[in-house]
Amino acid sequence: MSELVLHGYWRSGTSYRTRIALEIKGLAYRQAPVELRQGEQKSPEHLARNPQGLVPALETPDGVLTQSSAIIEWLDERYPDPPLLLGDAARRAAIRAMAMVVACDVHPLGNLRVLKYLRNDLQHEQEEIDRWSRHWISEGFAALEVLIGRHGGRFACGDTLTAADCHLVPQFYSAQRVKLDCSPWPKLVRAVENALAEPPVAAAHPDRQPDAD
Ligand SMILES: N[C@@H](CCC(=O)N[C@@H](CS)C(=O)NCC(=O)O)C(=O)O
Repeated sequence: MSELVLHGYWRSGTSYRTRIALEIKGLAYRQAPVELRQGEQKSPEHLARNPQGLVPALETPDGVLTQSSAIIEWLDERYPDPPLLLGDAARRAAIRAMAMVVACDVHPLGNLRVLKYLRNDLQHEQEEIDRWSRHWISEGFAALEVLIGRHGGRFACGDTLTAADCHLVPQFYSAQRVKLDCSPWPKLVRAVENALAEPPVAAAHPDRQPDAD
């Protein structure tokens, strides 16, 4: 029986982030799907794990953890090899900065509950909602293109996979879902393609998860 249990959803970007980190670390984990379309994230069982009613939540020997970026840092501290936050303080700050562009400034604007509010409460059409998503992803990707130009190598920050890639790859997946043309950001696209070609990143892809449609 695995000691790590990921409560997530195949298409959720934050679950995808967490899976990438788990796979890069080579850790065994069990997946316990939370069906977001059925509202299972608001069930009493899931709220007991994550009081925000969001995925992911990771059951660990240290207790249940929430917030994917915090989970990724916990994984890195608990299982340091291979490191996801590496190098000197400046390099680690660059990795965190890229991760935060996604985690703080892009992903929250495209989250399910935000899009539902736009659709159900503010009565926006689906095409307007997709434009909203494309707009905020574009802003983040334009900044990431510059940061990758500054710090990137084969991947988003250097030549090894880092927490920056854990965040970037799922955001790119979301960009594709809303049909965003990513050609204005060639360095970003190359970093994502290189990451996707790595077996641990490929294994974390939404389509390869047990609860995928
Ligand atoms: N900052 C949180 C965000 C978690 C989050 O927004 N999860 C989404 C899926 S990617 C969710 O559970 N959405 C359900 C909802 O909006 O009802 C994290 O990184 O864990």
